[in-house]
Amino acid sequence: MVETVRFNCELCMSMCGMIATVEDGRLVNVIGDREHPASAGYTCSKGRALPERHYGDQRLDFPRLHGERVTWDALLDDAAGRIQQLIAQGGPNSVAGYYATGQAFSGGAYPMLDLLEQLGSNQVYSPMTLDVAPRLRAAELVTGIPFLHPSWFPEEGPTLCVMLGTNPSTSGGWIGSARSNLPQRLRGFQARGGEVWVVDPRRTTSAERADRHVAPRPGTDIFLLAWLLRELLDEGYDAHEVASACDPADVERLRATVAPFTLDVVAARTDLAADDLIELLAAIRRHGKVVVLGGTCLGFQPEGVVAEWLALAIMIVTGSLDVEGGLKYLAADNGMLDGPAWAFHAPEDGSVSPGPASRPDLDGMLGQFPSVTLPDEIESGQVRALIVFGGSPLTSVPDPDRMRAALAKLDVLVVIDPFDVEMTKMATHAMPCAWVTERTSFIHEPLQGIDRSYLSPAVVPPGGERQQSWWIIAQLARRLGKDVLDGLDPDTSDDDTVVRHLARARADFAEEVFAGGSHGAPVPTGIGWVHEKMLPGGRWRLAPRVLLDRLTAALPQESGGLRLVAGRRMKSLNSRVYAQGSDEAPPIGISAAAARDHAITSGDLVRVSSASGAVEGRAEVDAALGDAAVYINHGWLEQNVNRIIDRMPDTLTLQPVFTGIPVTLERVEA
Ligand SMILES: Nc1nc2c(c(=O)[nH]1)N[C@H]1C(S)=C(S)[C@@H](COP(=O)(O)OP(=O)(O)OC[C@H]3O[C@@H](n4cnc5c(=O)[nH]c(N)nc54)[C@H](O)[C@@H]3O)O[C@H]1N2
Ligand SMILES: Nc1nc2c(c(=O)[nH]1)N[C@H]1C(S)=C(S)[C@@H](COP(=O)(O)OP(=O)(O)OC[C@H]3O[C@@H](n4cnc5c(=O)[nH]c(N)nc54)[C@H](O)[C@@H]3O)O[C@H]1N2
Ligand code: SF4
Ligand SMILES: [Mo]
Repeated sequence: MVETVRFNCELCMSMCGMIATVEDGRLVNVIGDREHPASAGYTCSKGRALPERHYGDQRLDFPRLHGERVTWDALLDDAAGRIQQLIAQGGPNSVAGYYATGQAFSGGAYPMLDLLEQLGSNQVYSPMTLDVAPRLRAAELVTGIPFLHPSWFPEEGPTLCVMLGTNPSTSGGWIGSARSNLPQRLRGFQARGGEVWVVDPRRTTSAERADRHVAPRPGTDIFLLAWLLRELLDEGYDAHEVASACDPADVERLRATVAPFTLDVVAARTDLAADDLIELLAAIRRHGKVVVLGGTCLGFQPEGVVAEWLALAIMIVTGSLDVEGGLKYLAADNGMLDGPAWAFHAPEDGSVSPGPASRPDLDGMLGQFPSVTLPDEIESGQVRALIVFGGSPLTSVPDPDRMRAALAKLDVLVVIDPFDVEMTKMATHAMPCAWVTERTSFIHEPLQGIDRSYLSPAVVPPGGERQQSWWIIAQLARRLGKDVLDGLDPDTSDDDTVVRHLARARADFAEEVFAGGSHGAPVPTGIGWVHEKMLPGGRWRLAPRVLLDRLTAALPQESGGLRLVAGRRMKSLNSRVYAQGSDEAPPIGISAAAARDHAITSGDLVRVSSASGAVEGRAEVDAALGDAAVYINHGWLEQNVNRIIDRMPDTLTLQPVFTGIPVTLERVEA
């Protein structure tokens, strides 16, 4: 029997529409769904390899207790019993959860967060403090609301897009830029007069599609942005927006703070040619409105939160946000658009969230503890049980050796993962869960810029003894005397019923989404609603004091020498290779200038060192890299770039600095 099933690939934020062919219950093929309203048939090598990965030999098929195969009942009983004992001894904060990218968009983490809350544990960790924290903090300081972010649609709005620290044609996009089918959509943008600039120390796949590419010295974007703002406040700003939606005192403070960022200073610090800078400024003035599309590597830089704020400030003063012809904001549901004005603004200097007891020097962030402090909490004896849900802390957090030693000290390490990975091998309780092709997902992430929400059905039932994530958490919860399914019985409820039930609580238009299936339904949006009902007093907080001070302090800082560059690659998604082909770590990218200076040729074994440590790997001399750039992709256990990342986070974002840090380079062997 042959049937076809439409579903969404939810590996990255593109959420491409797919059509699966299932023959006698076996997934044999997937192709892009040409009728899909967002992706229009587009897929990438990772999505096309779903069937191979689905049946690949890296799947986790059976529950394991201390490495031995057991029944689910035995595993869940043991885990719950031990957790109960730890809570009795050390209180609910003995149990922590790390929920991460593996199931970031399917809504699968909600039952786990619910369980922690019901247990009374404040031990929540996630890549929020390894990824998006600078963007959230900047939004919070400027709008009072951390989750309020503009979204770019190439088909409408400004005709100039400046990308910094993002490579959406490889990554599939990030907050505010989640874009499937980018190649075609960029061509459409250019056809309607759109101009794309890419600011990236690497000549990326996005740079190749752009009208202009400039390669700054890594970690210096704040200089470029501060100079643009300085010049635009002189000529090129939107007088109406500035007069009506900004505080005049803020505008004056901002002008004064950016005044020292002159063309000479900025050209020297960024290594960019003065002519290129002047042409970029002229382009903004010519187009009037501009999308400053930042990605992870904008906020990953030293002073990344300042960079995020400057990007927002440029869009505010050019009248590019939430106005006709500007960028829109997506709403979480209709209630957010039609309801009363927002009343929960953070104080002007940002909200403060309690930090972990073992690190009195650090705060938390929006109800979570910084991910870098998880080892502190384990070493201090506070955390004794950890539930890892779709994450790989060994490769995503600085100082992996310390992380590994801390994880090994835990009494209970529950790892819920569809694959047999380093974490499931370390787990006391390894719990195999369903993957993309085996579950129903309610994909609803408007606040991350995904402009349609989807109900993606399971293509085939879970293989092996894998279970749905909600089932695993609900069974654990039940044994701990809790209910995370709102009255539904995990023993008798089916996947589709549970997912729809949980979805209704997340969006008031969930039924429309269900009706659309993998084609979904558009999320509510509009123009002017942010000014009208979200901004505190209808005004942007254009010049947050804490950020002005940081910008001023950054002016004299040293930025010479070689610098680490972070960045993703097509075949892998963080620690997992999903596309077909080699599973080996990619080489360390060295610029031609650095190769010459250090007498390195491709294939040499090199060591890259920072103040925090060293990482070794094979070098590849890469003509696409700017002179100061040393490019290392993250996610690899051996060639782990997190060995050279400082585990002391930025005190405002609680996130480490992942790109633009000073490094030295040496050849270990030819
Ligand atoms: N194929 C693939 N797709 C992915 C992922 C993956 O691992 N692989 N991961 C997913 C995840 S978790 C996320 S958060 C998103 C992230 O999505 P993006 O933010 O788009 O991430 P990247 O593709 O790494 O793009 C960052 C770019 O910033 C550049 N860069 C580095 N340092 C600097 C700097 O100092 N200044 C400037 N201007 N640029 C700099 C890098 O060269 C890189 O090209 O991608 C998601 N999609
Ligand atoms: N040095 C450096 N460090 C970084 C970054 C960087 O650029 N440089 N990037 C940062 C960013 S943006 C992020 S998001 C983090 C990523 O950090 P993490 O999210 O911790 O790492 P991943 O490798 O994405 O972990 C994904 C895990 O989920 C599993 N998984 C896959 N599918 C599913 C599923 O359907 N369900 C479940 N339960 N599990 C699943 C995978 O097998 C894998 O074990 O790393 C951060 N760390
Ligand atoms: S991984 Fe590839 S196919 Fe899957 S959603 Fe992202 S871009 Fe689309
Ligand atoms: Mo991420």
